[in-house]
Amino acid sequence: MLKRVLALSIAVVFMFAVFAACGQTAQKQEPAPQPKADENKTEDKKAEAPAPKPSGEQIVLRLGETHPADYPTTLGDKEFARLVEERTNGRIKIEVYHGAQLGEEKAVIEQVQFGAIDFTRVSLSPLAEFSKKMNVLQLPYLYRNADHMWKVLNGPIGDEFLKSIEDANFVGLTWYDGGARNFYNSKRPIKSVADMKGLKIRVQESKLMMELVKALGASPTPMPYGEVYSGLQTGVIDGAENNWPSYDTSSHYEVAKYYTLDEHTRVPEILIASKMSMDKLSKEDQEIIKQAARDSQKLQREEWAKKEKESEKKVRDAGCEIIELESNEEFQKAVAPLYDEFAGDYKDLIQKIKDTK
Ligand code: GTR
Repeated sequence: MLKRVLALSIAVVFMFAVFAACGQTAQKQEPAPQPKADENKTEDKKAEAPAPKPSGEQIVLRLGETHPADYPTTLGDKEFARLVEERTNGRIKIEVYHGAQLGEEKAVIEQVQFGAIDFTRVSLSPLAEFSKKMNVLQLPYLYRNADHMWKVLNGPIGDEFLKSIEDANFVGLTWYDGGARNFYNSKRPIKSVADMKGLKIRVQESKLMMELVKALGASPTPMPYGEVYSGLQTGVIDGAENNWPSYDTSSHYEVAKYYTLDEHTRVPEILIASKMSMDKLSKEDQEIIKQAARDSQKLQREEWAKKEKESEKKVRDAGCEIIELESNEEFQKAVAPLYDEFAGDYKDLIQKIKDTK
C-alpha cells in the first residue's frame, strides 16, 4: 500500500515537473524527484561501480521493473543502464527501480506512454492491451521451442513488432527471455483440461490471457502481480500461471504447490522507452540507447538460462508436485480458437512465424 502511495506521489510530482518544464526549449532533463531509498535500493547503490565523471549536463532517466534486484530481467535492465552510461561517458544515467517501486506493470506502462517514466521492462501480455497487434507474439503454442522464438524475435518480424508500438507512443528497444508459462494451483494436480474446470486462476491484465483461461474451462481473475501471493494465501484465487523463475521468486510455490508443465504460452519480455522521452534526445543518443538495449539481451538470456534451472531445482526440493504431461495436444486444441479471435487479421504473419526456421 505504502509503495503504491509512494509511486503515485512520485508520478504526480513528476508530472508536475514535466508540465512545468514545458515551453523550455533546452534538451536537458532535470533528475526526477527520487523515491525514498529502501534497503534493497541502498544495497544496489553500494554494489554499483563508481560512475564515470559526467562531462557537461547530465541527463537522468528512470526505468521501472517489477522483479527483484537479482532477477534476470532486472540484471538485463542494469546492463542496459551500464552500457548507456559507459557509452555516453556518464552523460546519460538510467536509474533502475526494481521491485515495482514505480508501480505495477499496467500503471507503469501508462506512465511511460505519457513520458512520466522513461523506460520499463514488461511482459508482452499487458503491453498488448496498448498495441493489439502484439497479441500475435503471445498466442498460445505459437513457437515450437525457445530457439524458434528467438529466430522470430531477433529477425525481421521481431524488428517490425518493435517498431509497431511507436503508434502507441512507445519505442520498442529489445526482447528479453521470459521462458514458457505453466499453470499452478493450490487445489489439485492438473493432468488434463478437465482438471482446470472451475478453478479461479489469476491472469495478467490481458484480454488474451483471460480468454485463454476461459477456453480451458477455468475462471480468470485479472490482478496485478504484487497481489497474487496474498490472493493465493487467502483463497481469493486458486491458482495462477507463470514461468519457473517467477513461480519461485514470487514465493507462489509456497502457497500453490501443483505446477503443471503445459507450456501454454511463451510470452516474450520487452524493454520499451517512452517516445516522449526519446524525442527529447539527440539522434546520436537515441542510437546509443537502442544499441545498448540490443547488446544487453545477451547477458539477460544467460542469466535467464541459469535462473530457470536454479528455480526449478528450488521448487522441486521444496516439495512442489510437478506434473509432466505426456502431450499438451488437448490443451492446444482447447485454446486454438484464440487465433481467430485475437489474430484473425494476421493469418499471413502467423504463417511466416510458423515457417521461420
Ligand atoms: C512475469 C513477468 C512479469 C509479470 C508477471 C505477471 O513472468 O516477467 O513482467 O508480467 O509475469 O504474471 O504479472
